[in-house]
Amino acid sequence: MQRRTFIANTGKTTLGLLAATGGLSTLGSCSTSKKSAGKAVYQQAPGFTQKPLPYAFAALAPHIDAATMEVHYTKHAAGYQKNLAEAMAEEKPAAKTLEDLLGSISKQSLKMRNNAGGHYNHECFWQWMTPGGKAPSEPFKAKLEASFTSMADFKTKFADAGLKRFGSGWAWLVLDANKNLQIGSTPNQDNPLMDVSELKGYPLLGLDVWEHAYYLKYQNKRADYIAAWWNLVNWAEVEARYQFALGS
Ligand code: MN3
Repeated sequence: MQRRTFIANTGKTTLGLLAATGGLSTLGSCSTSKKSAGKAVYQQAPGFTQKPLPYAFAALAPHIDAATMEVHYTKHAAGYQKNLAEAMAEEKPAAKTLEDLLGSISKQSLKMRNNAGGHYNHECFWQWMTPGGKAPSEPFKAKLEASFTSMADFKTKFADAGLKRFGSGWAWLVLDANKNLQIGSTPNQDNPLMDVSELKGYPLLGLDVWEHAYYLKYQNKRADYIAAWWNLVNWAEVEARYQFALGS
């Protein structure tokens, strides 16, 4: 599909979705996983295509402005998807799912690493936000408090991970191999599913701290962007990922 056609179609689908949905509900379903080639995959896990944005570009204002969202989704994120598709055609990796590809990314090119990561991270990022935010359930809040002392401490540590990431990258909350919650960050478009990543685990929540995510509204004030972003966090999605990761 031509890039222009793709973006036009995406725009149309987005408008349709706006009327139809108040956001994805994953907690209401009985299962958070589906089977693919024998291995459990999170049911909302990104595929290789760009899904429609589940809300309007302006829906996250005033915390994230419409112009930032439009450029971020239609240019930056669409670019990662397009370049990922190119890399897939060039390298023909054995992995059948995007998560498996990330888990064996050391076998692929830097182009694949940057764009598979970029595509995965952004597809999740749109789901990790929702207009007005969605509060965590009491049990999940208790889990966060048990792991990080208090909700305030959790937010401070997570924000620090984003603030201390020099240059471009992401802050993460992950469930590690021992089923413990951990906070960390990765450079560029790396993520904790990658075999090359120092921080490893299943990503439950991620925050884009590339300047393109906030510069139009916040300029150099990354801390202000992060403080505002908490108002948008879709904890229902974080919990659904947690339930999946606990069981896998
Ligand atoms: Mn970005």
